Amino acid sequence: MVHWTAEENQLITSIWGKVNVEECGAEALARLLIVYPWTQRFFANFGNLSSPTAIIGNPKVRAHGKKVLTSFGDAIKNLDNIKATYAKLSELHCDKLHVDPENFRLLGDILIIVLASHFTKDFTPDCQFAWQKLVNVVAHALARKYH
Ligand code: HNI
Repeated sequence: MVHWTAEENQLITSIWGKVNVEECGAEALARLLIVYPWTQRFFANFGNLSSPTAIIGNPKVRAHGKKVLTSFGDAIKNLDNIKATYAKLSELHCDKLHVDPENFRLLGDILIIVLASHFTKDFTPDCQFAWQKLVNVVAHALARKYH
């Protein structure tokens, strides 16, 4: 089991408490779709994804980005139980959606970039360390049903 130090826990929750889930979630998903265009294939029913402007302004992208980041909040509330938190979602992404798990890692890295750009100096290296650990554990938990 992954161990979280009190300091890591504190670094994660102190940033999370200041995150605008709607804004940062929308930005993270939009960046995923722009930077790694092959991920658009999973969102064919989301309407216009034809340019960065279209993606950023797409209400379905915004809503879904918020949903995904809200789900990170569930992980943060229960750091010692991330596998269980994502058991159902892992089934959905693996068995139903067939999302390549590499994409979970890509989204995690993008989230780190979004947080760094929003919080600048407050997103210290030790903050980044704790968040990188979190996004890795989330990606691993989501990919679990593949193994
Ligand atoms: Ni993901 C649906 C959480 C990464 C493609 N995803 C969800 C839902 C949550 C969620 C929550 C809603 C489930 C429901 O409605 O019951 N997704 C997460 C999390 C990550 C993630 C926490 C973190 C890494 N998802 C990804 C990635 C892709 C992805 C990287 C594709 C590249 N997800 C989807 C698709 C759906 C989805 C597609 C269904 C969307 C829809 O509503 O049609």
